[in-house]
Amino acid sequence: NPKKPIVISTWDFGVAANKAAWEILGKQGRALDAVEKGVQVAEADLSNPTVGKGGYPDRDGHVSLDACIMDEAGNCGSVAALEHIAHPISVARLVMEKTPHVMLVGEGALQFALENGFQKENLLIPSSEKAWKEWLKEKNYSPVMNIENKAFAAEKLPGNEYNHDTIGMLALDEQGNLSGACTTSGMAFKMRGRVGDSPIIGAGLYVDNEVGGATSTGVGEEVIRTVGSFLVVELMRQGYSPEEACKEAVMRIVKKKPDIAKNIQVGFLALNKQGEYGSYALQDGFTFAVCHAEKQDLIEKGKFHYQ
Ligand code: SD4
Repeated sequence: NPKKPIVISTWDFGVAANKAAWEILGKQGRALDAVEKGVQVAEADLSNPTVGKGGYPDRDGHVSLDACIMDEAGNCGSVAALEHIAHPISVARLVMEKTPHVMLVGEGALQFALENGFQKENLLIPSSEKAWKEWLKEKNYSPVMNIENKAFAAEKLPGNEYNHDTIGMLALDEQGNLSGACTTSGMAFKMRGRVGDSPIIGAGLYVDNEVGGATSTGVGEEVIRTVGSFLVVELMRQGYSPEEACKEAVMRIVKKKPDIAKNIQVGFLALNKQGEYGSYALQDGFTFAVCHAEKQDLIEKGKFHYQ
């Protein structure tokens, strides 16, 4: 039952982000504006320890953010390992709109942001600093699955505060145009300089206005290896439904790296040009939020491979 306009995004916290996107989409606004406004909600949410301000730092204590955005014309912009700026998605959009480049990283991305009026802030809040100091005691880097899903984490992973988190959002507007955005602080306690899939066009996000869009969450290394979001979109081009395309991309990870795949989470989310959507994940626990004219706060559970 396809819908238009529609916006979907990863994890339960996508509900609040979708609502902000809907304020634009519901008034015949542009999908690009909707996805930027939408993911800004997650970036600003201090209770969310892995997107934007309040995100967990790298293992040396630096909060370093990755984000990208893509519009209906195939324009895209991205920042990686950006520090001190609370809304990396908006810097990514400016890279897209104001520079001849697609991607700026680290110091150069910060310089560009400051030159364009963004304020430098301390993104390491006390609760994240505390979690990092706790982590330093053992220095055990093992990405925990699904902690983004609070209900799942409470039941299955009590007391586990180390996590990773990404918001990926896809929107189809009244005019039938697609855009997407993806933003994260990446894997908690990653190595300094580590870049995940989220700011990489084709890995963490891809949009093709003829076909659809896809985004991913989970352990980015496996998504980069398989160019996951591009794969999902190309499979939809060949006639796969959004869910079938996401499943095939998940199975590619299983096939290439079965030993790794068993112990990590990766989830894909896709939306096609008709407003049909679907998802698939390696493991149980992946959720996504859906918002359209009839219902703005739907949470759906992703299908998954390992039963
Ligand atoms: C990364 N994919 O940096 C991101 C992390 C993530 O849910 O999605 N967590 O690898």
